[in-house]
Parts: sequence; structure tokens; C-alpha cells
Amino acid sequence: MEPNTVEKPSVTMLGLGAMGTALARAWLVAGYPLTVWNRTPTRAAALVPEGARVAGSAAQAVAASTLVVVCLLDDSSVDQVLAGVDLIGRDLVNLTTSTPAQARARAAWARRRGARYLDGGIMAVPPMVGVPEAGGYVFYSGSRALFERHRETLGVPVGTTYVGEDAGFAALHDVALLSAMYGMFAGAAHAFALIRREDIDPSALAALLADWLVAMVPAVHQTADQLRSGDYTKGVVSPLAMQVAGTPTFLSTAEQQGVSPELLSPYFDLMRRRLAEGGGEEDLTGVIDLLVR
Ligand code: FVH
Repeated sequence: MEPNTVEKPSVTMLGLGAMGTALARAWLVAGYPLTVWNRTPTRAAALVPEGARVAGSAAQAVAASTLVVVCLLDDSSVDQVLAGVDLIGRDLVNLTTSTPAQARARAAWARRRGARYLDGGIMAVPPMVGVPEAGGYVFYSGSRALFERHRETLGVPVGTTYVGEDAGFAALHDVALLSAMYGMFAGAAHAFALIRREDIDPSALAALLADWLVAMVPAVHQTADQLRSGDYTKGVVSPLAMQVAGTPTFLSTAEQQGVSPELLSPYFDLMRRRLAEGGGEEDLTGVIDLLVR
């Protein structure tokens, strides 16, 4: 067999926390020349036996590669690390969690500094990095041309999903998905609280919960379809009026079990408001319109 003689592009990685280190390791394992820098130098030194080159400063690290990946704690740490660093001609890929507004401001900031810019929102936890079957990926937004140029390299640690030229879209998708996740965890927390004082094995409930949530999840496609058509009664199986009629059962059960309703009540309040506005024949989709200010 012919040896693989195609040279891999070099990568610079700024930030070696739990996530930055996992990303760095994936590139090293795949044979990419990698220059690293971290505020606390021991974290960078730990990667030397695996083949990383350690830069003495963020500026030196940025100078070492055209592709510079940043994965720091938050937007203000990006400011601190890259203050005064020459970014001219660099392809800056910022995987630091930020708001859409911060991402858009960072894209404009990078342009003013002479860099091309891609923003990323990581949909993975560190153990999923470098494990394709774990299903992790990063949302990217900003320059499509830049994304295409580095698609292969960026796809080494986890998958890639490009969501548009608007630099804020990766962060927006990231926060949207994580917000839905927190809603799901909130519901699960309430369910576990209901059985907490009973002779019910939490593991048994967990198995039932996981199957039930998976069975319910496809409903989001009907929600999207209703939002697109503007007809919130399309394909309704469980009308809002019926669901609101059931809410006292949930609240009474919580009270009987000695469980605070504080996670459920805000959602029930919105359902009742939509019903009062005449949405009784609709799905739960009308609640979305009450949220959008
Ligand atoms: N870990 C996770 O589960 C999530 C998964 C989804 C995406 N997030 C985001 O990824 C960013 C980095 O997260 P992380 O897990 O690597 O975070 P830490 O382990 O806490 O490492 C933080 C790194 O940032 C450096 N740092 C912090 N402040 C500064 C600063 N002012 N100047 C320079 N560097 C700074 C820190 O350096 P050090 O403490 O080692 O010196 C670490 O390299 C993040 O946006 C998550 O939301 C992770």
C-alpha cells in the first residue's frame, strides 16, 4: 500500500481546559502538527509527550499556524488572551461558549484585526471528543468559505454542522438545544422528586423515563410544522383545553407527594393563558408565541 504522504495542516490550540485538552488530543492522535498554549503552563506541558509543541505565549502560538482554535472559559477570557496579539491573516475558530451577540461582536472584532472568523458551539462533553460513535459535533457559523477550507481538520475531534453565515447562529443553535435539554432535565427532576419518598427504585423509573421521553421527542417535528404553517390545530392529538383540564391532577399529586410545583407551574400558567386567549383546540405550540416578546 502507498504510504499516506499528504501533509496535514498545522493547528494552534489556545485553552487547554477539559474541552481544549480533549480537542488537542484528538488532533495529536490523528497526526496533525499541533502548537498549544494555556494560561497555566502545566496543562500545555502535559501534552508534550503526545507530540504537542508548546508556545511560550499566546502570540507565539497564534504565529505558529494559520488555523487558530480557541476554547476558553468565556468571551472575556478570549479578550484577555488575544489582547494585543497579531491576528493578521489568521483563520480564527472560536469554540468558547458565548451568546449570539458576543459571537457577532467577536466576528466584527476579528475582521478589524485582519483575521477570518468562524464561531462554534460545542454539542459534546469531553469524553465524546475523538469518539465518532458518541455522536458529538460542533455547530459552526460565520464564513462558509472558511468553514469549507478547514472542514476536514475541524471534523477530526467531533462532527461538524454548519448553520449559516451569521456568526451568531452557532451560539444560538447551541443555546437553543441546551435550553431544551434543561427543560427535559427539569421535567425529569420533578418526576424523580415525586417518587423520592416512595418504595420505588429510581433506576426503574429512569428506564421508564428514558423510553417515554424518546417516544415523545418526535412531537417537536409537529411543532415545527405548525409554526411553519401558522395552523396550530394541524394534526392535534391532545388539544390544549384537554391538557389544561389535567393540570390540577399534576399539581395535586405534587402536593400529596410533598413536592414543590415550582418547575411545572410556569409552564402550566402559560398553557392556561393560551387557553384563555382561545387556543383550546390547538397543540401546545401557542405557548411559543406567549414567550416571544
Ligand atoms: N466541558 C464541558 O462539558 C463543556 C461542553 C460544551 C462546551 N463547553 C465550553 O467549552 C469552553 C471550555 O470549557 P472547558 O471544559 O475546557 O473549561 P475549563 O476546564 O474550565 O477550562 C477553561 C479554560 O479557559 C482558560 N481560562 C479561563 N479564564 C482565563 C483567562 N482569564 N485568561 C486565560 N485563560 C483563561 C483556562 O486556563 P487555566 O485555568 O488552565 O489557566 C482553561 O484553559 C467553555 O466555553 C465551555 O462553556 C465545555
